Amino acid sequence: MSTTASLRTQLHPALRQLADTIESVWQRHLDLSPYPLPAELGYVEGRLEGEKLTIENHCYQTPQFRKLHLELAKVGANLDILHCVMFPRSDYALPMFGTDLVGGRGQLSAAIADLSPTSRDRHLPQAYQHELKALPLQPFSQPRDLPAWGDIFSEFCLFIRPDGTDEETQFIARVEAMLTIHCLQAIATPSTPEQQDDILAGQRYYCTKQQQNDKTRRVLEKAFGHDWAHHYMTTVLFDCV
Ligand code: BLA
Repeated sequence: MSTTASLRTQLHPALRQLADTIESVWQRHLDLSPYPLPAELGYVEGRLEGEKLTIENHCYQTPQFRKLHLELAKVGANLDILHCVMFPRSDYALPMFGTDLVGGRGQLSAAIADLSPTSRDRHLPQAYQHELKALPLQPFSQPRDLPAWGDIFSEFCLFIRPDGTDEETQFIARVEAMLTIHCLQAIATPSTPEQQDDILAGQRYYCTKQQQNDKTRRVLEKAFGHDWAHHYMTTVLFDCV
């Protein structure tokens, strides 16, 4: 059973809901076109040692974003992953939106979402700060510490281990709010080609740090081998332009 429509229905319900939420916010606010991902990377199955890893990619582009990437993955019966990153075009001075939701067997272990600054001063634009500060602050019972490479994330980064369906729902609502702020800000932001060098440097720094996530690398290496994992992390997950 390996049709692309089937993976979403096999995942933890919170991942399914978050995937649907992300796509509907994108469709509501952005002018989506298809993104030409190499055919062999749209739907991928791997099995080296142990469990089968299945990956399903959904990619779009818009006038403001060179790539919107939503990925769903399943490792054996016990590990489900949702990964999403929005890459702005090099003439739009926008932060990077990213989220990762990891779990399985009915329990999520990691839920992270951020709008990460990529400007030279490493601050989010004023309008973003203003709107993010206005969001209701819900306490989560199990906050998690960022790894050493996580200096790319903003003060608004949410990183938790969700405890139960209420916190899962709250996390998804928070991501929806962040994503809506980002889409509305992005379509109101003018193109600034004269800032291209700084924008690209900020995106490269972000991608270089994300490529240091050993937990992601290990999962991919186990199923596909070192070379494929490196290629995938640097061309699909976190490609620097
Ligand atoms: C953690 N990411 C993880 C974990 C796994 C993956 C297995 C460990 C879960 C845990 O600590 O509870 C695996 N994530 C993957 C795989 C893919 C993936 C295989 O996306 C893709 C196929 N990661 C991102 C993005 C962010 C991110 C966009 O891809 C943030 C915006 C963050 N993931 C992130 C962080 C951790 C994590 C911070 C915890 C790392 C740690 O504690 O060391």
